[in-house]
Amino acid sequence: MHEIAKKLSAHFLEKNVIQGWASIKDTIEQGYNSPYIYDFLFRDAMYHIGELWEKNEITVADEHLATGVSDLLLSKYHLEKKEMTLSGTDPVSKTPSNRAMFFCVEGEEHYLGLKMASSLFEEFGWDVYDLGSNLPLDYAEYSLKKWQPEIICISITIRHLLPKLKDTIERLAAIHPQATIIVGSRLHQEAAFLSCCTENTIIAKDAAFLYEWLNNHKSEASFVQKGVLL
Ligand code: B12
Repeated sequence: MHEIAKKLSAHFLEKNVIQGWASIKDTIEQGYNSPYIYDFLFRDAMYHIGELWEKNEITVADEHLATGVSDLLLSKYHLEKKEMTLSGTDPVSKTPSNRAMFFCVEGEEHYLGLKMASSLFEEFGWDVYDLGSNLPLDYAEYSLKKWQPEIICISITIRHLLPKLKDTIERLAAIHPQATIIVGSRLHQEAAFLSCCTENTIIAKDAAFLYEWLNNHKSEASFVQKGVLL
């Protein structure tokens, strides 16, 4: 883990939004991109919080506080990126507005990974519907019918919710077989997790994977568009 992630976790725990933002801004100014900031700053800072909790050095209340500060700074980072896009200084974006829907499986409260994923899609110009944590499956079905997204992104963290993931994938794929399902999770290497996914499910281990996927999708889309023009 980078020293900067440990430093950031201390800012989260101290509720020090100003210093937390200064660390992130410093990394942006050094030229690091969003997947680096999400995986090696935010995620690793939160994983470090988890280690402190396991060692009994902090309480659940501290974890809640740190999550709140992390969430606030993620929103701030996202808005900064959005401004850069609008002012035309950010080269990554500007793809046609395809639609993507995001949620955590029913019962799942850990939503920071999902939030990073939805922000990355938005950075690439997608029309994003982020339905957050703990979405009842009936409402995932309802939203799929309502918004008809091309991509469905799901996040899961808690192992005992894996049967719910299997159910979710099966029911959504039955409604809209053409939609691509991407599942992100810290459990991505575990056999029990993999057995809940179908052969068409895309498994995202982190923001770096998603960034590459979005770049490939963008190149393919522009290739198809050029083909149509010819
Ligand atoms: C903060 C935290 C909490 C907070 C959650 C706040 C919130 N609303 O998000 C609180 C205190 C509420 C909490 C509660 C619980 N927690 Co908790 N929590 C954590 C902690 C410390 C950090 C989680 C986090 O934010 N990580 C940062 C994010 C960014 O990482 P990530 O989710 O892995 O995301 C990355 C990738 O996985 C991927 N990704 C993830 N989702 C997606 C989605 C898409 C579409 C894509 C492309 C990519 C992607 O990309 C991200 C970037 O790299 C972890 C420790 C850990 N090591 O994770 C424990 C941890 C996850 N919690 C754990 C547990 C057990 C619980 C509780 C059951 C505790 C309890 N007894 O009540 C409850 C369950 C609540 C629930 N029903 O969900 C266990 C989970 C074990 C397991 N797998 O089953 C952990 C691992 C702690 C531990 N070592 O035991 N927790």
